[in-house]
Amino acid sequence: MKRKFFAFMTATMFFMLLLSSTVLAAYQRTADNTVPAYRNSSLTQRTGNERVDKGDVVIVLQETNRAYYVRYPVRNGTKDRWVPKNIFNTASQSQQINNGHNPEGCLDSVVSNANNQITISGWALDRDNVNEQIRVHVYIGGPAGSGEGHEIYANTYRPDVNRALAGVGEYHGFEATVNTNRTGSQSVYVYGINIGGGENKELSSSPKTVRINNPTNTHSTQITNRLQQVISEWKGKKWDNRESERIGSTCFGFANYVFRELHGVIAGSQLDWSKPYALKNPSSGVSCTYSGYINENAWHILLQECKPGDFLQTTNGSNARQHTMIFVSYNPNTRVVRVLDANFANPPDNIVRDRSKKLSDFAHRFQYVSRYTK
Ligand SMILES: [Ca+2]
Repeated sequence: MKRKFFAFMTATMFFMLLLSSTVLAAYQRTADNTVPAYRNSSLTQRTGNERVDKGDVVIVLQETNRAYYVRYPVRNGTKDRWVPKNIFNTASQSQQINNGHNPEGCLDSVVSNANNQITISGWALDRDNVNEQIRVHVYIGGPAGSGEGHEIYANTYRPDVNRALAGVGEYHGFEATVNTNRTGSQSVYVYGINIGGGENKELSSSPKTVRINNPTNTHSTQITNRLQQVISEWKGKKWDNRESERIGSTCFGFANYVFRELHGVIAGSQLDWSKPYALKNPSSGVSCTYSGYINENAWHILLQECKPGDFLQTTNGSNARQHTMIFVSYNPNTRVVRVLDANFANPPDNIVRDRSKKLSDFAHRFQYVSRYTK
């Protein structure tokens, strides 16, 4: 499939190059016209008269002494025919238009400094009119048409662009912050919107990937710091099953201990034995945002929403083996998940571990989960 796709792309690109290199001129009709059309360059096989309306653009693809081979718009598309050259001779009938320049520019950076927001910067211009500040379209999560779309303008001060491109003007930069519903790791595609001849163009260095936080996956610094303290206090030590936390198994008791250290309450004191990847009665104020079967892809999404200190109650595929963990962090680029837990060993040893696991291994082991957060 890949090879076929590549062959198709190569053919398409070659065709496009061929087309663009053979455009000799383009004319825009200034009045409604009837164009005599022929099959051949000697203008002997007439196919009839074609109507070309005012404003229509006629492209010259080939040229002989007497004739042009032109592409002109018809209903539902275009037609290619030979026409006598002299029909373009009078200014009243047509006006030669510039074939145009595509917009150019660069996406310099995409960052997310606040929940549900990204800031995009770069520059873009169209040499068809350098006095104009062109529009720039930003798509979050996919290319034009599939991502979440935003429009900004390239109108900020960028003297370096003017120096580099000699005389295009100093106001073709853009730096804008947009609100977005997309969160987690997202690709951001940015396009310069064409003016005059030419077509819209993706800017160089686009797309860029950014991680966008949402309010549900950031905790106060206080909680994050306390989690780090708990990790350094317990990592590598044997969880002592202290009396006050002896609720269920060792991993369950330890996770509840950590949850209470962070949030002031345990996540819950009992499992729901009809589905042991869930708590029977979570503590007041503790919410469950996911509960059920989970595959690697769903883990990838869930872990990006998790906050440090969340309580993960899991089982394996047959619900026969329960395990409880405290979520620490997840890197969606390397797909490595970090958790804090006790007693995940064979044979059981009650040791507290700060573990980083490949998501594929993690997802293979834990096939049901409930996430509890406060
Ligand atoms: Ca243009």
